Amino acid sequence: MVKILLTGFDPFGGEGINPSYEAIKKVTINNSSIKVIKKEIPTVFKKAIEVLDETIEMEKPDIVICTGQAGGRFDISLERIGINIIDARIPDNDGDQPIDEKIFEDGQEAYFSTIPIKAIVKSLRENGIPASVSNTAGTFVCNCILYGLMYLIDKKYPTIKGGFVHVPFLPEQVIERVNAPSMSLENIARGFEIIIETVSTTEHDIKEIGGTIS
Ligand code: PCA
Repeated sequence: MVKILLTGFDPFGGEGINPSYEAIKKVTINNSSIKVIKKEIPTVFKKAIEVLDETIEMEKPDIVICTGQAGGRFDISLERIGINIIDARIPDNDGDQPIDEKIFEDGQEAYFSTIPIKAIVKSLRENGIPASVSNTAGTFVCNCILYGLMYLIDKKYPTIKGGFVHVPFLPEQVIERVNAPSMSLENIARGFEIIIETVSTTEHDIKEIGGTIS
């Protein structure tokens, strides 16, 4: 039995919904060897990591996949790396807006995701869902939780595998945004199901081009 903790964020930046947690609510896994725990996390720098840590402590998952909204992106993106910096372009949901602050003073400069990002991109594409590897999760709360997750794994939970997935806006979020990309809730939820199936069955990542030139 593989236990997977799947987290999404609450709405932020003036949006009424966050596609990450909306899609998680719709995820259903019909496989008795996989158990999925769902958790909504506040879009607040320190609190996000605290809630994540408490949930890991309580649920003891084998794999943790955090997800969040990346408005403006076209596809489901599998983040490769979290960096030890906060540079908030907008305030978080508690009104805090740190600039150029470290997430953890005693952490490494960066941590790599340990879920098989390239195998996941391949499975998503084979199932008709646009996906790619991303080499930056930004410098807001999503990077913070990816970095925080991998920091916690490094310091406290060495057997857990972890990673982060960014998802586009939902169609209803782009009605007033000219030329902005979006993805349906059904595709994002199906994407999460494929990600869960792939991480549960892939021991080692595949070697396939996922990089970008700039
Ligand atoms: N996206 C934001 C934070 C919460 C979310 O869903 C980000 O990309 O940092």
